[in-house]
Amino acid sequence: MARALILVDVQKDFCPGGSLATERGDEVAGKIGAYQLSHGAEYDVVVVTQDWHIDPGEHFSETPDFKNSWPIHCVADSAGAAMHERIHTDSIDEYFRKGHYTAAYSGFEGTAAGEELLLGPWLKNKDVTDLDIVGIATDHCVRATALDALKEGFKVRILTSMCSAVDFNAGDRALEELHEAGAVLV
Ligand code: VGL
Repeated sequence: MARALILVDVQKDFCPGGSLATERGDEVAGKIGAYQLSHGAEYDVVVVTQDWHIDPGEHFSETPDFKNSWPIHCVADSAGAAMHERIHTDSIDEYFRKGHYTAAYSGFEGTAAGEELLLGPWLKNKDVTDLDIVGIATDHCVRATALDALKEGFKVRILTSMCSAVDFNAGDRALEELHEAGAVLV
């Protein structure tokens, strides 16, 4: 049994000043950075997911509905796709990037940079059974990542104070849904 901390999409474009900013993005990034220092030793592995778009088709729109289509964000290798500066990247074991040519909300669609290995098999190779999930956005990528984690048989906790939503109400609904699906909300 091993425990992993998963940082979902704590990227500049999802934080104030970014092209798809969530209101609490900076606050949550700061809390996650502090948590890495205070609690990082409790985890066997720490991994991040990153939205990493090259040409994701209708995921990008000039007239986004902010549900299924979005302003241009997290373009591969751009400043907006970079991790928030409050994240301690020195303790990250692996990066899983997703969405190169399609929308990809779940981190479990992500592959390790430069490899074909998906997040789920990577975690299982390391005997990870328990996941703590934090990040952005509660109502989209955190939700999808946690639902996939449960489907893949992991025990999932969501550290809710370290999650930032696009829409507060939708974020709360996503947390309720995750609780009903078997995640523990902390
Ligand atoms: C996300 C909207 C569009 C996310 C990504 O990371 O939650 N949200 N693309």
